[in-house]
Amino acid sequence: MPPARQPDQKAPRTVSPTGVGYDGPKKGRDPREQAGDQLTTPNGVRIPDSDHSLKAGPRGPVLLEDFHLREKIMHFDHERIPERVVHARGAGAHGVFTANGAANKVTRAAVLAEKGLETPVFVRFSTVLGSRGSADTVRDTRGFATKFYTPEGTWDLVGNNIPVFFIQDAIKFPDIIHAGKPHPDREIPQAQSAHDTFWDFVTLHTEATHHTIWNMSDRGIPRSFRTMEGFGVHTFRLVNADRETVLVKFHWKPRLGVHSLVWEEAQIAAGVDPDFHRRDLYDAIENGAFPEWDLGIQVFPDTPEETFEGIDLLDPTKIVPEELAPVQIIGTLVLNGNPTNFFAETEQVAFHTGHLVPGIEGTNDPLLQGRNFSYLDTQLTRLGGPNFTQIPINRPHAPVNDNTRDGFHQQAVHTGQAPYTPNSVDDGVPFPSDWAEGGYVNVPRHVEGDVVRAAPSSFDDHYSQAAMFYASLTSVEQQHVIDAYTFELGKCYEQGIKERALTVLAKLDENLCTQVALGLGLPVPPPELVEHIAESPALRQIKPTPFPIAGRIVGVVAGPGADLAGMAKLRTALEAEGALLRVIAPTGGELVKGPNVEIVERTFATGRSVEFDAIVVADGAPKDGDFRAVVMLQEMYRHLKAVGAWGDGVDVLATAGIDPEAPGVLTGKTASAKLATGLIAALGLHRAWDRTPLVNASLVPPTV
Ligand code: HDE
Repeated sequence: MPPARQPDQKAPRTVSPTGVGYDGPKKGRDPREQAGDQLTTPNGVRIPDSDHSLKAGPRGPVLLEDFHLREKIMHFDHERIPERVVHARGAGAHGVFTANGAANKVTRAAVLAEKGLETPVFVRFSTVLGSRGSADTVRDTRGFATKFYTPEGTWDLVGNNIPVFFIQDAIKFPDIIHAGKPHPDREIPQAQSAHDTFWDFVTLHTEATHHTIWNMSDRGIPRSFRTMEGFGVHTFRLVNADRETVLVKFHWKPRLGVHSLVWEEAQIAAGVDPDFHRRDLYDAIENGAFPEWDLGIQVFPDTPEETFEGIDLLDPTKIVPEELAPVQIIGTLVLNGNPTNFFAETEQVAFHTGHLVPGIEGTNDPLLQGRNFSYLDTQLTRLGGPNFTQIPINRPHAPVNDNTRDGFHQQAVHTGQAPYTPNSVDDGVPFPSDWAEGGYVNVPRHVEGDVVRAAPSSFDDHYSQAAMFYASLTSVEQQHVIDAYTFELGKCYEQGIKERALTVLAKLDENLCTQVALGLGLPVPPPELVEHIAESPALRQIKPTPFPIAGRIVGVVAGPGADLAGMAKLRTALEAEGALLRVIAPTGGELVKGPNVEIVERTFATGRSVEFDAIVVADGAPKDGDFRAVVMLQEMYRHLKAVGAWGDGVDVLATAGIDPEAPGVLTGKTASAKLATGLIAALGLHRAWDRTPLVNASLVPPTV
């Protein structure tokens, strides 16, 4: 143990800016709160007035001696820290991960292996390209980063919602990001890939083809963070208690299924509610519809070649189809807590691919190895020094005795005199741990080779998996990919870039290439199709079986005189499934009919279709043809969402030109159990996919 302190070595009392001293917080208060009820300076001096600067007379000059003014403004001037260079826009939540024990044969990491072990986690979801204030629903890859506060130290799984990456070597990361970010001259467009430099890069640098086609698919516009898959992307190495190893890829599988927006919806949401995903996550947790994912692994033998069925496991532009290596579920994640303070938690959380615990190791994937450098490095600028693991959200839940000392923002008042090992002055503390004591002992790996700047030849295949991905999709999803390429390339100015993009598509699929060329008004290049492995139906996100509908939102169009009793019945049926009902009316306030009272949550002025997963018009709803209600219904119809009506609400559908016989349109005389069941079933399938041909054929309702 460290020697006892000398009387002259007394450390300052730790009364922190958040107010908690040795005596603890005032009774009944959150220990994280600031202390006392009096307004003070940062140094705890009580102040009488924070609204007026100290002046020489009410009309006189401000005095430099006003230390309160100086402190208040100085702090405000420095409230911002640099945003993340990528993934700046995000939202986070607390939760718990529970291992089911299935991984105990392949890893000794308790977080994954120990059946029933509950590990606290913090998850941050993000877009990649946009700035901190950019819109949530832009077309982009999403980050899915999880910090596991395990008893053996912190483990971060810093993944994305797309299982492959644009580049195979970390050295190219600045290039792809510079190409995707706004143009440096006028800093537009914000949070978009639909511009020349992005397409210039990905068409010159064709290893990006696979990731690009995922971005152009519905994966690029998720409906919610809650409905995204997550992937570790790289192959990792797991080590069990007998020091045997396997290679694995991590998968997060959302219980709600993979569900995306449609493009027009994403664009409207970006303007109407730029916080669309952040709000959705917050509201779902607040309403008790806790988002859940299963964590799964694909397991591969750890052979010297590090390949599986001919697929190079070190190439981050390749997946291993689930049909070849099934995803084995090893635990479940539940997000059940919103952050208390966005800055303290979501903004200051620092993930790092090198935050590993015994039983989990990296591989030689050159992208992963570069990340292991980058994620520490970036925190020095962002969080202002090397002590960022002392920030509350980053603190490990395992004992820390690391012999690091000093540095910017040091929070600890270290005791002892010997921050080095070995030492005899502090009785040898802290001691190293070997394998048996839970030390992070790397599995020995043989490494040799010539020093070269080169990639293995297996990395040269840039197209076969992109072609496989496209071939695996349903025809509806394929059409969305065609539309996305047509939109994005249509936003480019350089003819040469568009033509080059078509030559890439000519390698993937003839129809894809032809349709995009037609949309752009350019000649179709001759097909040069590449061979690919069998299709992987697991990659489709449109599935025939329904998913749970927890947290989905049903809007009910009503007004004075609407059938509130029917609405109450509908609400009961939906809430039993975890869905929510929101009342929409021409103006705010309350609707009252007999004993029933409903609060209007959205008016025709504040509501927009994108907020709702389904919409129902109540019996007695206004029939004045208000264009805002009509637009809302038509957008819902066009976006393939369930649309319904009961009683004379059906007439409102007719006003919007909606055919009551069209797929996913549900009507009834009353708000019957049948109507509710129909709605629940339709929501479970995410969208009325059968309506697609009608919408594509422009058989959409005419504007009245
Ligand atoms: Fe990141 N990445 N990245 N990345 N990344 C960052 O770290 C980097 C890559 C990912 O919510 C930064 O703290 C390099 C792949 C997520 O806080 C930075 C390379 C994948 C997040 C960084 C990659 C990711 C980041 C920026 C190429 C998916 C947000 C701020 C070798 C597997 C984490 C920060 C959060 C953030 C570097 C590639 C995911 C600069 C150099 C591949 C989810 O360190």
